Amino acid sequence: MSQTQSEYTVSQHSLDRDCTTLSRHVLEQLNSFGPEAQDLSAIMNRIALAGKLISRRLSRAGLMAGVLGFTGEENIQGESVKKMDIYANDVFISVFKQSGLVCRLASEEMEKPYYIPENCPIGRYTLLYDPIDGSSNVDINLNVGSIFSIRQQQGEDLDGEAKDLFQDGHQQLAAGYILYGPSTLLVYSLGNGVHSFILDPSLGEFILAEENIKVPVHGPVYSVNEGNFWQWDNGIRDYIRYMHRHEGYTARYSGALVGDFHRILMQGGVFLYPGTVKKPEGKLRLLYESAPLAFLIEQAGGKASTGKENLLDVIPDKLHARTPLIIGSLEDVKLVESFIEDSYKQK
Ligand code: AHM
Ligand code: MG
Repeated sequence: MSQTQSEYTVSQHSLDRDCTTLSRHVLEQLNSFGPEAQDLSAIMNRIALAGKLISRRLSRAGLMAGVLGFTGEENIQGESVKKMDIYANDVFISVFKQSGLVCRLASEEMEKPYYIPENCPIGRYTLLYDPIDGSSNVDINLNVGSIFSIRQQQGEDLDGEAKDLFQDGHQQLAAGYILYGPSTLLVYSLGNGVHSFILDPSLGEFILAEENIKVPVHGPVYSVNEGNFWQWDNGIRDYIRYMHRHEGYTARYSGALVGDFHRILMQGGVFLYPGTVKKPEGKLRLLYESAPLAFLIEQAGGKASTGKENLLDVIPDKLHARTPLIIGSLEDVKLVESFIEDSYKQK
């Protein structure tokens, strides 16, 4: 059967699309075959492998013994650890072992950074990550995510304290997340736009879904745990009251930052995790939760703030430092900031 020109063009298009794998895209983004480009591309490939392994385990979790539920331990944050947290944490470590790529990994689940000494003479990079973000969703088959950030190691870190990581978020070389939802999605930026990929399980490859994603300047969604209302400062309470009294807003909150953030990235709006009476700095950790997402949202034309300053300007004083987070569409984040500012003026 002969093919018309337009049919041919269509199939050629879908073929080109299927061939735009994550690894090809990363190399195109870097526009170089130099050593740093090769390193970053290899690191991204390993992160993608970790994502595939975690995705595979999550998709069968309810069918296998010993996957769901708590371990009985608490992490450095004082939070109960789930078996999936440990599995996912170890997956990231094992994909980087013997890779010559990453000297040090730091995550929500480890009090101190994990060193891979054999990589250190070669790999001057640090991977910061939250292996399973939103782990309260794991046992009920709702979406969870992994968040990652890549930084260059500065200096020798002789005491193993990783003090060179106490720098602002502009220092990130790359950041992104994997969203384990109905499909598995990887979103990343190397500081040149935000791009999303969908895992095609039949190919075992992340295939380009959307390039240069831009967050709308305004959106209808506000995403916050309103159960904390009475624990917030007046500025945040006033902002939420304003949302309740005005048309055109709708609330969405899933309990997994990656999912809530992804909705906002694609459709606009704002996600908030403000400080509370119990946790004045909020819940979210700067280096491996808030800063990577702030890097992405700025690349997408949005904004991330602590309420007082640009989130990417914050310098942590410890590895697991927390910050309040207000992130999303430019106009919506500015609106929240204006309520916070007004409440300070009234004090
Ligand atoms: P986790 O990484 O331990 O799961 O904690 C982070 C999660 C975020 O995904 C989510 O936005 C937030 O905690 C939900 O917290 P809360 O239950 O206090 O609303
Ligand atoms: Mg988390």
